[in-house]
Amino acid sequence: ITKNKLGLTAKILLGMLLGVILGLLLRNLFPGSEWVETYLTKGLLHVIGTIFISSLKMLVVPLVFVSLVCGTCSLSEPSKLGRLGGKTLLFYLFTTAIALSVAILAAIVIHPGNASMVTENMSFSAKIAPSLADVIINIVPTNPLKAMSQGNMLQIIIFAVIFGFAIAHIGERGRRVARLFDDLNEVIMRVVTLVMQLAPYGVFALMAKLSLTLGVETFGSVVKYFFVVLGVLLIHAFVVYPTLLKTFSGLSPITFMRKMRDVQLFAFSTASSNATLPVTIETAEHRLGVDNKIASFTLPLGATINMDGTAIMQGVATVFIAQVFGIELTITDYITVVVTATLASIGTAGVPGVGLIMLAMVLNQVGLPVEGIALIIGVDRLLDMVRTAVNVTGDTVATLVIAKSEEGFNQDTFHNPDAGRVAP
Ligand code: DAS
Repeated sequence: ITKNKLGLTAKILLGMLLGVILGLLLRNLFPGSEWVETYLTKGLLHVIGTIFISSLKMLVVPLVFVSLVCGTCSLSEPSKLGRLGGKTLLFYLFTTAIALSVAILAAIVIHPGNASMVTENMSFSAKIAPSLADVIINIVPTNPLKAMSQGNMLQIIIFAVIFGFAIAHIGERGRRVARLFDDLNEVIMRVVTLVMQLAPYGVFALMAKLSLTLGVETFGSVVKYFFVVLGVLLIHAFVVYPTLLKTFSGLSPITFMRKMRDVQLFAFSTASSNATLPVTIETAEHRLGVDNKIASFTLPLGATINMDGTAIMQGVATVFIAQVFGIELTITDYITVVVTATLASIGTAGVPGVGLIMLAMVLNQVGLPVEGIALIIGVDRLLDMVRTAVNVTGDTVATLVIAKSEEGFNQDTFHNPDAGRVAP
C-alpha cells in the first residue's frame, strides 16, 4: 500500500503542477484567445476533467449504500448492539460531530476561499435552501430507487441503515445476505482504487482549466485551505482528544500519545485505517492495557464508522468551496453538512481516498458544485495521511474511555512505559 500510495501521490502532485503551469502559460501567452477557450477550456481539458469528476460521483451511491448496509448489519447484531455497542456508537458520533463543528467554524472564521476569484463562466447559482422541517421530512424516501437515481444521499443513508438493521434480524438468511454485501463492498473498494488511477490525468486537466480561468491567486487560497485543515486536525488530535481522555477516563494524555506514536506513523504512511487496524489493536491491548473483548469490538467498528479526521476535511472543504464559488450557506445547509458527513462516515471503509468521494456526496447534498473538488484534490493525498492518523487516534481514545468504564482495562499495563515493547 505504501509504495503504491506514494507512487500515486507523486503522480497526482505532478499532474496538478503540470496542469497549473500549462494553465498559467496559456493564460499569459494567449490572453482571451478564442482558440484556447474553444479547444481547451471548453474542449479537451473540460472533457477529461468532467470524466474524472463523473467517475468520482459514479461511486457515491453504490459506495454509501453497500458500505452502510455492511456497517449497520454488523453493528445491529443483537449480541453486539447491547450497552457496549450503544456506548461506542454514541461516543463515536459525539466526537465526529465535535470535529465537524470545529472544522466548519474555523473555515467560516478564517475564510480561506474568496469569491473574487470566480469569473463569470465559473459562477454557480445556489439552490433555494429548504427549511429545516423540510430537510427532516425529506429524509424518509418515498421511493428508494428514485432516491438512488437522484443521488438523494440522506434518503439513501436512512434506507441503507433500516435495510442493514433488518438483515441483522432475520437469522441465518440474514447472515448470507450480509456476506453478499461484504463481497459487494470489496468490489466497490476495488473500483475506488481503479478510479483513483485516473486522478493524475483528471487533476492535470482540472487544474489547467482552473488556472486558465481563475488565475494564480486561486492557489494562494488552496494553500490557506491546506493549513486550515491541518490546523484543525492538529487541534483535534492534541487538544480535543487529550481533553476527552482526561475528562472521561482520568488517564494521562501524555502517556497515551507517547504510546500511540507507532500507530500514528503507520496510519500516516498507509493513509488507511483498515490497514493500520492490526497495529492499533496490538497497541491498545499490549501497550495501553485494553482487554481484547473491548478492543476487538470497538477498534474494527471505529476504523469503519469513526472518521473524525475525514469529517474535519469535509467540513472545511465544503465551506471553502462555497466561499470560492461565492455561495452563501444557510444554517440549514451547515446542519445538513454535519448530519450528512456524520451519517455517511458510518459506512465508509478506512481506505485511501475514500474521504474525497464522500465529500462529493456532501457537496451534492447541499447543492454545491462537485467540480470544486478539483481545487483541493492535489493536496488531498497529503491531508489523507494526516487525517487517517487522527482517525485511528480517535478510535483508540474512545476504546480507552469505554474499556475503563466497562472494567476492561489494566491500569498497570497503561502506566508501564515498556509494556508491549518488542524486545530489541
Ligand atoms: N484514508 C481514510 C482512512 O483510512 C480517511 C479518508 O480517506 O479521509 O481513514
